[in-house]
Amino acid sequence: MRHLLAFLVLSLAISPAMACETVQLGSLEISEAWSRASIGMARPGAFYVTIRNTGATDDTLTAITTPVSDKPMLHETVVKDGVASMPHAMAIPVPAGSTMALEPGGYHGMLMGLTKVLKEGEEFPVTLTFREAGHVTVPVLIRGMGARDAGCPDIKK
Ligand SMILES: [Cu+2]
Repeated sequence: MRHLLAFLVLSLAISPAMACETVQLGSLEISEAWSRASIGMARPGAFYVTIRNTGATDDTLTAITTPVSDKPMLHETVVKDGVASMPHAMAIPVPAGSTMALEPGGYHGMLMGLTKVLKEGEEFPVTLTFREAGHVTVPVLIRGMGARDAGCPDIKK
């Protein structure tokens, strides 16, 4: 039991470099998966990621799942008459030859019902499901509460 606990703790503390690595799924390149530290578990967490479609076929992100959230959702940020709202996005398009970024102020993942406190510097896995490419699990880096991007050192914005 003690060994199992040690393993679980270790697996939550993967090095930050891993979250900045690009994960390949068919012709999709998934990178810069990040989230923000949470104060408790009462408010939802956020999930951001960059998806590059290098192929010739349009794809669509249809769902995300993660053990840190009971109800992860895809949201869109819409500003109408100066008021921002976040309607549920059933699907996020990733057209052939383009890059789709889930980022603050745009499309994003909303992690409703957090099952643990998100602590800066730790990681958690998120599984992304695409209509064409299937699904893939990526490590998500938890950044500070005021972070605006993944903070990956080798990626120029
Ligand atoms: Cu949202």
